[in-house]
Amino acid sequence: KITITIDNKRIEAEPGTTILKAARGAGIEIPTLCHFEMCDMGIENRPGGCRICVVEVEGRRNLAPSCVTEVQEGMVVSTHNIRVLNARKTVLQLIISDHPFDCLVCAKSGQCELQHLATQFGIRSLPYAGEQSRYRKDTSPSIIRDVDKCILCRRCEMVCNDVQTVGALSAVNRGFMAVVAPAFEMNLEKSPCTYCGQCVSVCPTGALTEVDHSYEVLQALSNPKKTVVVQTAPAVRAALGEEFGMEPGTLVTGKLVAALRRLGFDYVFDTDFGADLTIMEEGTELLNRIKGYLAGDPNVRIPLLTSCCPGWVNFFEHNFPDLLDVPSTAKSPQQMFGAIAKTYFAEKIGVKREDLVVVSIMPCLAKKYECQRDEFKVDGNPDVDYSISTRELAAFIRQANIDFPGLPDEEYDDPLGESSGAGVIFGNTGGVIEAACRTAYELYTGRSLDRVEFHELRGMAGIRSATVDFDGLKLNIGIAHGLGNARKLLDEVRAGRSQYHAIEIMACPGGCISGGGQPYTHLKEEILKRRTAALYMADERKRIRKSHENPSIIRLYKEFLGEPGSPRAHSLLHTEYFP
Ligand code: HC1
Ligand code: SF4
Repeated sequence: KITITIDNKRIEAEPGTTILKAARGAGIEIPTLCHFEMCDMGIENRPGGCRICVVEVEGRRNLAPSCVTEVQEGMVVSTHNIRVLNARKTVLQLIISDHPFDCLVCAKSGQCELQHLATQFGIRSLPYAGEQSRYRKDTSPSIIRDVDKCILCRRCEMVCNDVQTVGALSAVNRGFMAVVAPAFEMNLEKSPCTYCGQCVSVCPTGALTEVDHSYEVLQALSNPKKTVVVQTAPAVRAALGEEFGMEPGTLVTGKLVAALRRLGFDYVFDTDFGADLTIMEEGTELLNRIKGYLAGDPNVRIPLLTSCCPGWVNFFEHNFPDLLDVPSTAKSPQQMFGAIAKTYFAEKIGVKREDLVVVSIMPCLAKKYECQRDEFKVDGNPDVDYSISTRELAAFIRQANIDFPGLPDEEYDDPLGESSGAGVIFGNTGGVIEAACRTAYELYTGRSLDRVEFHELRGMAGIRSATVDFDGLKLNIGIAHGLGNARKLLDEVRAGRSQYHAIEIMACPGGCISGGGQPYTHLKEEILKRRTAALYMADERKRIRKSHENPSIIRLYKEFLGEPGSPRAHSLLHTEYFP
């Protein structure tokens, strides 16, 4: 260890530590802008570019950026003297001088880190106001790039390249025209972007935001000719409360339902129902593939890959077009829900397809893109009309002046609101495959599980594996979250070296609980862990914990679908993939 002094405080630090880390470790806060640390994932963005974190080091002529300056024995550092404060203020004024002044109408207003710093430093005028860069806006089905608001912190580039290995974003051009953009400055829609939304999660300003569909939802709600149905994704209930000052990990399922009713939705249903349905179809497919594989059928592809995450689906369509027959053909729960709502449910309530509007509340931005895909439409009418994020819903609830924490707990409507504990754990990494194991085990062995939890499938490690014993049939299960981890498992499949029978993949670190549409957390692991624990708790509290025991699912097959994998189930609940 070496000893340094920061703000007259003697501090011990490991060699190689930066001044910023040593200071923060000792409880001394230094403001930052471009610096970003992905908690315990070992990934750090520190281009040392913004210069907001400068400090004075005794004996050095220039101020030092604390995020990239390593501590040295005997160093004496001032983090907040007048010289440092003046420099930070000047740097901030320079950054703002090339930033649009439309805070009042900016999607990030109130949650923008640049705006927070301007407030903190009391910026009231700009001595450097002059020329500003002007760049076109780029709107994709899920994400808007408003590059005039980019401060070149390069966090998005770090997450897209280092965590997701997608490589859709990198810095191009020089001077005023320097931006972070897809190659050849093409639109995001034409790039390999998966719409995972992780760049939006880490962007400090309004340069990357989601496409907001709440206006269209409002229009549908105010149209008396429309019946509006809403479905809520598993992970939303574990995070929405954070937007209203509640502790991370507070389960707000009942309040979520109550709020949606007050907003005027005609039926409040649960994507967890769709998740149970996914398990019926995907679990059956898994068992059939394994039986075929064990019987030596050369046409059977193993491992089966889960297919409910649209960011992940985009990723393999772009990067592994030679493996399109490996993923399960089962649609995602969002889309299965939509297909059933616009057929079975519409028929039940006597509403024409075109008069039924299906809205989903999702933690995910790729879901916006997913519901616009052509294969999920009938004569141009989508199975899911609009997908809005957890953040968009929170804004909607605030606009309607609903006292969210004060709402009573209410129940979902029947029949598409009934779900099992297996459905709710879909939102956690490992949850989809655990839900599948609960059902596949019982269908395969004909016996009841003594214990429904498969703890061996849980955890936060980026790649995990476990062997699950189905009464002598040993299934090797792989799990990856974050697309960089997924790529490693997929490379093994491509090389014929994969040992797995089934692999679950989720694009976002931690699974949907940290989707690109969730309340901003900067991917802090503590918050993600609490959301994860909340979903496992929701499962424990459920009376029914296996998808195949959900009475509304059993009725749906009896009244409408027949058996899992039946021709009708196939046409409504399965899909195909495109290179
Ligand atoms: Fe997900 Fe899924 S779990 S993809 O993460 O399979 O978004 O929450 O809704 O569709 O159920 C997201 C979450 C979600 C689907 C389910
Ligand atoms: Fe990269 Fe995901 Fe952002 Fe697309 S949405 S640019 S894949 S981080």
